[in-house]
Amino acid sequence: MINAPVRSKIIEAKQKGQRAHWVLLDPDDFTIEQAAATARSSEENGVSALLVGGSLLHTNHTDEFVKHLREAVDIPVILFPGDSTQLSKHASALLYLSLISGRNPVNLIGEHVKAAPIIRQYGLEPIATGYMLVESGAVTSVEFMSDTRPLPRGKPGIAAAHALAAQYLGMHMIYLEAGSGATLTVPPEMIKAVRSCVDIPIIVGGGIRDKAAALEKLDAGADIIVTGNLLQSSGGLEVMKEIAQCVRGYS
Ligand code: 1GP
Repeated sequence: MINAPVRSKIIEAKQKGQRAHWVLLDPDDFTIEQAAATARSSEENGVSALLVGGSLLHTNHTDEFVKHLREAVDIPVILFPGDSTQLSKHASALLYLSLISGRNPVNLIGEHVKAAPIIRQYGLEPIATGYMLVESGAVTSVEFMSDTRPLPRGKPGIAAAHALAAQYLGMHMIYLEAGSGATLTVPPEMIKAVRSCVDIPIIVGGGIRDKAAALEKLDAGADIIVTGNLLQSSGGLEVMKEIAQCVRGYS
């Protein structure tokens, strides 16, 4: 029997019709103290989980960062790794991301093979996630770093086919990603098309900077909204709290 407590909680929430807000903390953007304070504030305002990672990290304190976050909050701290070097034994789980919108074998299986023995050694819970980049107005870090092309934003049917393939391959979640700091967010038509053909949870992130954008994604069928960059803007913490409360109360 598979022991997957974080995934089980995500599925349980979905079955109850609850939506969730996750906050991405990029270790390059925060000191450990700032991150712990932001994490506490997130938890107090109804955020369900924290993601930690980035497409390219300039700092090497992920392990320490995750350790302190786990001590600061009770909500899960989930790795969102840009590659197999961003692992920590202190995490609650990790998104085992396959970049299925691209055709780069490194992001489809190469990094997974490198990470697998470490995941096992650390006893981490991997959550197999079909990660799909969506064209968002400009080249994003993840697009550049992964050397892949995003899905065309005006082609929801192509996104739906990718998501269905991920579900058939046994993946546990879909992540529709416009990219951190994206100019344009994932179009609602695309979320609806994906929702209409998969049952697994759908995460949507990239460029969500206000409550209206978050609500648009929820109305289209997203189960989980991710915000990150917002926290770097002035007044961002307040907006993050507003989104968290709105998602918590969504029905
Ligand atoms: C990036 O989807 C996340 O991977 C969050 O994006 O930083 O634009 O909120 P933002």
